[in-house]
This record gives sequence, C-alpha cells and structure tokens, in this order.
Amino acid sequence: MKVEIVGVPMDLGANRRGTDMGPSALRYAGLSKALQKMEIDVIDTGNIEIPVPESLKIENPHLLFVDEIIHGCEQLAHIVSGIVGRGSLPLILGGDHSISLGTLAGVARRIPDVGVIWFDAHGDFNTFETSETGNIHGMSLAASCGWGDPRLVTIGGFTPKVKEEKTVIIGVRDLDPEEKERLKRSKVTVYSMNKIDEMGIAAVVKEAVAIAGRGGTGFHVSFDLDVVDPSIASGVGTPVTGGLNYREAHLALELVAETGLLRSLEMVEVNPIVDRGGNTTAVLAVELITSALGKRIYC
Ligand code: DIR
Ligand code: MN
Ligand code: MN
Ligand code: MN
Repeated sequence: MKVEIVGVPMDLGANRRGTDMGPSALRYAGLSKALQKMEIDVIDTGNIEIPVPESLKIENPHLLFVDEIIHGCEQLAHIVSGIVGRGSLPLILGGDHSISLGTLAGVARRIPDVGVIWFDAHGDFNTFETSETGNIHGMSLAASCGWGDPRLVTIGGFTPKVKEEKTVIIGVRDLDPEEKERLKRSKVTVYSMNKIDEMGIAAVVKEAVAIAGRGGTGFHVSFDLDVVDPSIASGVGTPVTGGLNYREAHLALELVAETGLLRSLEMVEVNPIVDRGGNTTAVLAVELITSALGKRIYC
C-alpha cells in the first residue's frame, strides 16, 4: 500500500486559533516513521497554503471565512483526486473539519458511490441557517450531502459528494437543536455515544462498515479527534465529555482496517496549543492512524 500525506493547516472553519498547527503536531509526533515501521510506502506531499485569520476581514458572520475555505478546499480536492487516481491512499491531516469538503470532493470525483464514516462528538450537519456560530466546520457533513450554501455544496463542481444512505456518524454527543432535527429527517445513520454504550463499539462499527461499504466501492473515514474522551485527547478545539476511551477508539479503527474497504483517511481538529498533556493528542492521532492502516497487537 502506498500512502500520500497532505497537510491542511486550516483553522478558519472553527474561528479559533490552533488547529492550523495540527499537521505539524502530527508530523512532530512521528507520523511518517510510524508508517514506515509498518512497511508502508509513504510520501509526504507537504502542506496546502491557507491564509491566517489575522490577515482577513470577516465578510459574512453566518459563513465565517467562506471564500478562503472554498479556495483551500478546491486545492485539496484537486490534490486528493490525484492521489486516489494514482491508486494511493490519501491521508489528510487537519486542520479543522471544514477541510472535509475538499477531501470528499476529491475522493468522490474518483469514486462516485463512496461511503463515509464520520467519527465525531458533533454532527457537523448544520447549514448557515441552523448554525449558532457561523463556523463552517460544523457544516461540512451537511454540505457534503448536498445541504446548505450553494457555493459550499458545489465545491469540486458537483453535488452531493456522498449519499446519506451511505453516511454514518459515530460517537455523537453534542448536536445543536435544529441540526438534530435536520439529521433526524435525513437518511444518515447516527450512532450516538449512548448507542455505543448499549451495543458496544465493535457491533456499532460492524454495522457502520456494512452501511458505508455497501456495494463494495469502499469508504472514506473522517476522524475528528474530539470523538475521543477529552481525558485522553484534550488537544482539540471543542472538547465534549463522555467520548470514546483509548481501546474503543483503537478497536473502531482496527475493525475499519480489517474490511479492506478504506479508500481515504482524514484526522482533524488536533489543536496542540490547548493540549494539556504536551503533544499527547497528536501522539494518539498517530497511533490511531496506524490502527486504521492495519497495525495489529497480535492477530
Ligand atoms: C457546533 C460545533 N455544532 C457548530 N461544532 C463542532 O459550531 O456548528 N464541530 N465543534 O466539530
Ligand atoms: Mn467535526
Ligand atoms: Mn467535533
Ligand atoms: Mn469541529
């Protein structure tokens, strides 16, 4: 397997500084070395250039930094589409979760019926009408399914990127009221934390891969580190108590790897400047990437 890394130092979608340092934090945590140790052929293509918020003016408070986010996502879509076209697996390092608009545009251009498994404490299913913050990282899954601002929805030149029927959210525990209603009306499958408590993470992920992987076309995994409990992943922009524990997070991605259907992987929302444990959230993210790419404890 060949893996191509793309860094996206984006924090415009969360309107809070620090997730722009996510790609550096993951590299500093030894990402490439960890993959080489697994005998994965890995190339790091570097970072996309994203402007810093201090250099910009806020034009639309309901869609903060929308022009710059679209510009960055169009570049990302082009790069990701090239990687998938070469038969490699794209590994995208965020950055806040707005970057998924670019990633999914790139993946879906090559794999039209791609599924998606979205690990997140949040639904990211707002539109500019339902968002209470105007932050685009809370809208990226909705826009990828075709909802919201027409410019966001058509990044990459087509919509939707993914079918709701092949979209699964895992680990959710913080939804805005109208976001929750929109999600309920949609065909997205949602496994909230209480479902995970009830069923166990293994059963949840097995159902999720069956839904997202239906038809054998494969799926994209978008992993927002805030799905993990803040006691072991404090370095995220929007921590929410009651998340996945260490083994649940690993097992989830080990089960993803086992399917052989992972077509692209994204780790987002690592914010090293608020990490209470040094760079431990990025270290955890690197470990989780190795699990998603096939590292096994024993068998
Ligand atoms: C909130 C927070 N629902 C919003 N979303 C976050 O701004 O739309 N997503 N933090 O990761
Ligand atoms: Mn998110
Ligand atoms: Mn989140
Ligand atoms: Mn977010």
